[in-house]
Amino acid sequence: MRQARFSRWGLAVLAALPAAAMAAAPTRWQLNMGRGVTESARHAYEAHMLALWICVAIGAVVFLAMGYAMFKFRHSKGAVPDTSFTHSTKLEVLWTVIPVVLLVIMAVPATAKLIAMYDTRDSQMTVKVTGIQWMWKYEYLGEDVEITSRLDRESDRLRQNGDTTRAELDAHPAYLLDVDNPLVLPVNTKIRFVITADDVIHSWWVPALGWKQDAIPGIINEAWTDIKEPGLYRGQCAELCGKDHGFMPIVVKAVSQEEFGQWLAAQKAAGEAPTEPSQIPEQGDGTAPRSVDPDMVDDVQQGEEPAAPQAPAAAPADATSAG
Ligand SMILES: [Cu+2]
Repeated sequence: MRQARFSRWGLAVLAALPAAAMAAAPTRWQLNMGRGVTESARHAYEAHMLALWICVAIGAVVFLAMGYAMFKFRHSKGAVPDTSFTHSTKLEVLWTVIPVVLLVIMAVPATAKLIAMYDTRDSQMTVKVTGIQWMWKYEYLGEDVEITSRLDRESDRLRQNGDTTRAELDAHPAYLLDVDNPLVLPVNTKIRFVITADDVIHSWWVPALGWKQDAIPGIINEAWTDIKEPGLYRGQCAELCGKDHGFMPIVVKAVSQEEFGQWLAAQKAAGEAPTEPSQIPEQGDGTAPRSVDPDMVDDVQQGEEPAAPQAPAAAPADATSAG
């Protein structure tokens, strides 16, 4: 009876584990690391699981041997300690060689995966990521599309309002994890990232993608991703970068390649359309074009309301076809 109950619980736990691990977003009481949605993330997950099961096997062997020895050779059964034993060359060789073999078994696949994680060759598109106190700027290189991504206005209002209630926070499901403009990326595309910063060190980290990369002023770091499943993947700046470090979340919106093509075309159109200053909302109601004038970023950094972007001076008529 007891055994039956135990195995039923065991099965339930085993059934729940993969489901929890599969989810891209962390869940309450999740024990294991997530599988993620990219090749790199899965490589990291596999390396982690290999090491975990080797540790479990070592633990099981060691504790079983100890338990057996303690029970079998107990004092009450007349066991006498062997006080003459000092060392055994055979045993010493054995407990050196076995761990070395285990380390090699773990290091060979881990090294191959690590090399693959840093191989940015043959990428199909490049996104430049710039960390700024306290927002992210994304440039789709060669496409002439640029967006800035900041903490969503509602989270910002709630965090700065002294009278915010628990109920208000609960009503915002992605409190402090949402942005105004997510980074839109196509699935099944090798995307190269070049990552840098404008002021201090930041770190671009979306756990579901399987890596984290420092954004350092004056240095270009590289990374790549190939997202397999459409979805919304959240992350945060992972380098203490000043007083609002906790308020520069990252949201990646992975969409199909067709949808991405349409989105990119719309961005390009929006970037060229607002030549009349009257078309731009004065207080920024979230409908403003996502391409941002560099001066606007400077304004925001200095705590000013961003000025409306200026009309491009005599833009060449064929600028669209160049991209
Ligand atoms: Cu930061």
